Amino acid sequence: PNVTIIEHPLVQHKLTLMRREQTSTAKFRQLLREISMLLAYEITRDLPLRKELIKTPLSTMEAPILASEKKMVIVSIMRAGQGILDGILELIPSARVGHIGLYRDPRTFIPIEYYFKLPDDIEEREVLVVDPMIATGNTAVAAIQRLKQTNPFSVKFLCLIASPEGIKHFHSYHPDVPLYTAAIDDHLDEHGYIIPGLGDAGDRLFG
Ligand code: HSX
Repeated sequence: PNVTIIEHPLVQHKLTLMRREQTSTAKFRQLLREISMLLAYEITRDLPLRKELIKTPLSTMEAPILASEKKMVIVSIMRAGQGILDGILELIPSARVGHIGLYRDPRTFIPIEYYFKLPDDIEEREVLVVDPMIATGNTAVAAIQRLKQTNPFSVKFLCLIASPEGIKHFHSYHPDVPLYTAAIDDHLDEHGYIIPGLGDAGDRLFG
C-alpha cells in the first residue's frame, strides 16, 4: 500500500518521548513541533527544483530553487493538526494554510464537519493534510473526500501514529493518496483509541 514509515532515529526517539504518560503538555507541544519539522523534511524530499539565474555578491550562477510557482498548502485537521502545522510552518514559512474542522461523534465515531477553509488557487497547489492520529480512519477519509471536491493539484497525508485498521480504511477510499506516518501501532480499542498510542493527541497538546 501507499504508506511510508518515517524511521529516522530522531523521529522515533521523539515519538517515544511523546508517548510517555509523564510527558507534560509543554514538553509534548515542543516535541510535536520538533518532530513535525523532521517529518516535513522527509516528505518534501521529492519536491521538484528548477534552475534560476541569480547574482551572488561576486558572480552569477544557475541556482536551484523550488519549481512550483504556487506555494504549497498545509491543511490542518482541527484541532490536533494545529501542532503539526506549527512545526511545519517553521520549516516552510511561506506555505499557505487551510483548516478542516471535524469532530468525531463519540458514539458512532462518524466525523462531523464544522469548519472548512482553503487558500485560493487550490487546483494549482500541492496539499499536505496533517493530523497526528489515524485511528478508525474516518476523520482522514472524510477530510480527504471533502478536499478532493476542491480539486487540488496533489494531496498527501501526514500523521504521527496510525492504526492498521485506519490505514486499511483510508486506502480503501483513497488509494491514490500517499500516507506518511512515524509509526503503525498495534490495534484500536473498543473506544476507537490507538493502542499503545499516546492517548488523545488534542488533550495532550492543549489540555
Ligand atoms: C483525534 O481523532 C485525531 O486528532 C483525529 O482527528 C481523529 C482520529 O480518529 P479517527 O477518525 O481516525 O478514528 O482527534
